[in-house]
Amino acid sequence: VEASIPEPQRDAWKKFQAKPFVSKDDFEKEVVRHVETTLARSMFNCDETAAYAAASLAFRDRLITEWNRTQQRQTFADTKRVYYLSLEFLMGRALDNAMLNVGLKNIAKEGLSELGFRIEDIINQEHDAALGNGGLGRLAACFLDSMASLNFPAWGYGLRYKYGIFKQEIVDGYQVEVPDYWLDFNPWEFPRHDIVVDVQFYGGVRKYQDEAGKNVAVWEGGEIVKATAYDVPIPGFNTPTTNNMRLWSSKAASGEFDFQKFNSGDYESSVADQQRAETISAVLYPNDNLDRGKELRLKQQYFWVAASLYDIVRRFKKSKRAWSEFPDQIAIQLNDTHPTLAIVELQRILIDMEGLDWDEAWTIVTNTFGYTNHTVLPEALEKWSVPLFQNLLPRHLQIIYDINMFFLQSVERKFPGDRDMLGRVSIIEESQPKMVRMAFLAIVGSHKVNGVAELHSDLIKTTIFKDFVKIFGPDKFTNVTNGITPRRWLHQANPRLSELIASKTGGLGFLKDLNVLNELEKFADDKEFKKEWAEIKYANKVRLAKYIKSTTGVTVNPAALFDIQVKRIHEYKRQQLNIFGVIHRYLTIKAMTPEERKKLAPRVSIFGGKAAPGYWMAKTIIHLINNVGAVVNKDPDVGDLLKVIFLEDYNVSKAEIITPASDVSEHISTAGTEASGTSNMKFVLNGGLIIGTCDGANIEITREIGENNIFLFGNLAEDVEDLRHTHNYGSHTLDPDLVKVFDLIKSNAFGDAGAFGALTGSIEDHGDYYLVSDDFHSYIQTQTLVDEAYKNQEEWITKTILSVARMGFFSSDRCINEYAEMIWNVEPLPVGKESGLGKEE
Ligand code: Z57
Repeated sequence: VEASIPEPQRDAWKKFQAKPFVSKDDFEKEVVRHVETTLARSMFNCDETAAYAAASLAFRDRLITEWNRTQQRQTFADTKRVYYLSLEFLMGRALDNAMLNVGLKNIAKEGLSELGFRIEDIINQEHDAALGNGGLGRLAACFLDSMASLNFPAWGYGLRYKYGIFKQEIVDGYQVEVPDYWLDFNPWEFPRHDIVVDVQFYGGVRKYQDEAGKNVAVWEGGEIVKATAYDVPIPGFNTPTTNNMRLWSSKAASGEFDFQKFNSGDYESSVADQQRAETISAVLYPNDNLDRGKELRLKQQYFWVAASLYDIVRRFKKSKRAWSEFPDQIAIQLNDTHPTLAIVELQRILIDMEGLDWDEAWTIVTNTFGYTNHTVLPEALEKWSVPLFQNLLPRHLQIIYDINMFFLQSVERKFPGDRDMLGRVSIIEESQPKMVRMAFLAIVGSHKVNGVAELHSDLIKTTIFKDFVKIFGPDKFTNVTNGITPRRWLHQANPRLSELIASKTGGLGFLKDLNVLNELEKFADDKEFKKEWAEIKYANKVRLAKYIKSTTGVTVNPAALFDIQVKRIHEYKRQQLNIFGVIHRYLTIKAMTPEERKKLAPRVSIFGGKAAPGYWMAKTIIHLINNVGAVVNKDPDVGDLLKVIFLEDYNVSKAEIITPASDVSEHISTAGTEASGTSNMKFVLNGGLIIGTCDGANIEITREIGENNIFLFGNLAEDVEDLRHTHNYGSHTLDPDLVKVFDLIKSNAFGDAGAFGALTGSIEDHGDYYLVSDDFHSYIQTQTLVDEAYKNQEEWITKTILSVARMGFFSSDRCINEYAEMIWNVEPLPVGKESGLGKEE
């Protein structure tokens, strides 16, 4: 059906086209209109929730106007597009971001104030969009911001979970999970009830030869689930480009099938079908860096991949190009192995539905995909059982076997007779049951594979993917070090620092070209500047101190050293090392004379982060932190010298308050385990120093900011294997200071020690896999260096200024430009002057 307005009528259309507001008055008019008509309220019935809703709708209207123009521009230009497939998008709040990116926050602030509201209160009404677990999901969100800000034609594809990551409550020191139902009121999404894709599951495959003698496979039977598109506009910073994030929601295929059941009196089972279908997009799996192999998760993956591929292929087919041009028009990036089925699905579409030859199709497929690996942890590498696959996706399993056969044949040709090699690299693991190794499939089906920091990219080449480097050559493997968006993580989270930087570097240009921060180096010894810089840090600490008081009831001194570790709770991230260090500090303070205590720098140890609901050891660590806090915080011998805080329900909007308030933050994973880390970048960009191991992006941060400006400690990645071997087969004596810490825990000083037996036992009796004891001494010593360094505030401030000045490299803009050049081969689409963009400096 032709949906365009006929040519002669287009002038009338254009005359009445929506015009984005640019003035305060127009903004207020829009807010009042939305309160009175969209929300059906009045000035006598307009609370902060209503004001938030109306302000968001006003900005949404504005975004969607630019969104439409952007989509038209990209369609007409017909250039190559990027599709970023991610099962997680940890977006956080949208209103503040939208106001800042379109440059109208000041107008909104004045407008809201004239209507009787404080903008901060309005911003705080918004529920976080928390469709992600941690680093991987937040990286995807930063990438969307950068791709729009750099004018790349790019879409994100994901799942519209009804429940995002759970909300964390702390009850008696324990984590309790509460469901996160976030869709009650979400003004940022546009349901596209006209964009619905049928997705098939189960059934069987019928094979036959057609008249021409060609082998044909038909996947038939099984059940159909419907995928409905929900679009979320992604505004670029200081550019009209507004990209799209398309999220899929599942619904039962209502139609004859249901009707039949209904009419035959089987009402209950037709409702049950409906519910079963809706379960697919119901909930985000709450595991970070862990694969649990559940059938529903595989269903989610295929549901999302099939709908996205159908959409991408449909858009390509409209251009009427030859199939061979597919990779010239489309780049698809796989965010971890979660979307690896897209490789198989595209091959299936091309050979089964479009009738291409295997080889022709496979060339298209491999030239289209790029795969990003985010971890080397064995428990996080996805594997699916063959029987499960066979049942759910029978045709895909056949195609995987064929991909594997052709691949192993090519390996055999290259390394004749090397049977061990064939076993090691096979996509099918010959275990009981057999398993599909998704990372291997992703490598074989992509033209580039990248890690997310230099050390990590080197590690994957020399360990888990070593054989594949031999097979495909080193050029297939590359590194793109992660980055973060300076819009959210500096401008939005730390407006005063952003303003100060703007005043010294000639405006907000640094937010688009973060290397401009270099210009701050000349202020590193400037008295006046340092004073302002320190005042801003102090104000951010006061803000966090107030937040701590209001949420935990504990009073902390903003002049104390704020030492922060916020991230998912995981043994490899070693929050246990941190809390054992805190206990060691407590013991030290208790043993000091009052005179000695006066010389010690007061400290606040702040923790935050969620444990996966089934991860007992992580939950035990949270419990210990809370119990230590309960004892230490009320000990009169300690007073201000040490406070221990656990912040409930760490998420993106809380990170925006926490990150600007650190003096030091901790990034202390066992060397070789944290692929990159990204909060390390956020903290340094906000004028905090870090204490960290030689792991992930810490290494490149050190290279950029200089080793005098970072507190590194601990064993190196290259020594980890030998140390583990010694623990298991040699003699394993614990660090004596750590033994004292354990003795205190075992004396029930922090409640019944039985609760922490598994935690201390994992180190004492079970091999200390994460090297807590090996690194303990080095950690404690380095913390002492931190205490000393903090006493010299003049030098400390200089270090933080120099560090910020040298952080340009870690912008996700740099990162996206590298992907575009090395992997996607796409270019930005320049924007003309047609847009009515409001600019604020
Ligand atoms: C996740 O958040 C990360 C890796 C994974 O394999 C999964 Br599953 C979830 C994280 C890494 O642990 C971080 O080191 C990294 O910075 C982040 O992904 C983004 O690359």
